[in-house]
Amino acid sequence: MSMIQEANCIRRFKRVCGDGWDQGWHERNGGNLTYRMTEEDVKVCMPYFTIKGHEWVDMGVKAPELAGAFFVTTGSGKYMRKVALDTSDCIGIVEINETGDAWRIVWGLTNGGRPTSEFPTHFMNHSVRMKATDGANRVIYHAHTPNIITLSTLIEPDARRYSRILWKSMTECIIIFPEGVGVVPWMVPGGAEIAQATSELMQTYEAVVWTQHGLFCSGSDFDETFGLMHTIEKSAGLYLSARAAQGGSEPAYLIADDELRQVCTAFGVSPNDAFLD
Ligand code: 2HA
Ligand code: ZN
Repeated sequence: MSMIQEANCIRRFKRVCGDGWDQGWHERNGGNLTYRMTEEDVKVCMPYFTIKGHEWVDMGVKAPELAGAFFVTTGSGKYMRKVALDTSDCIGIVEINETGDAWRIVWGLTNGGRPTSEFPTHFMNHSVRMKATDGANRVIYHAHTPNIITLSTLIEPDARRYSRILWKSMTECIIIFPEGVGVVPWMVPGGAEIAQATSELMQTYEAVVWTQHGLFCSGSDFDETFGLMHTIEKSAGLYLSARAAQGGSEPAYLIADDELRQVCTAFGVSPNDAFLD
């Protein structure tokens, strides 16, 4: 195993891929993960980079503020389950060119691999989240979270409706995503249209539901991003179980709006008022 795999950013990246698999979020090649490396990460990994034989590949989207950035990314068609086993085949590091509209592989994705099919979506979301958080957000994670997908077959694709269900099913949700969640209606994955729709919502939300597909989450580090995904998915599951236990109707004792406000006051967070009664 090459020493680059001991780098903190690679170890933590691999951990998320494995944890997501363990949760049942990544059937076959489902889901993808990208991480915008820090200068320190790049310094540690640089000795293992090679650009020989790697061409710039146009992305079809552009973000000049990400010019020269380096990303760790899962590979297109690769399995999260295999990342720990065949790391350099399943993931890679790409460099962004100086106009911010093309990538080239500098490490990994051996055997002719390419970054995830959702790379343009991740890239645009990195741009939006970096600006929205003053550079703090570095991780974008997409998973096929089963409870969120099930929920999206039962309710309309409306951000207020989802946010209220998720906040009201588990007390601390509103502290973790006080702005609520965004919702993209059903769309074809992998294209510019879903990239555009998601990145518009990510100006406001750290998490966006993809109807009948899964979730897109962002965060400043791997723990925070995985934790956000996990919290949203768990809350959706609790709601579905409660609803099923009650014969399919709305659970009788969801957390009240006034109680949600009390939690926010106690923990010093400002909720998205438009989503509270
Ligand atoms: O990587 O999940 O949305 C496969 C996908 C595409
Ligand atoms: Zn997907």
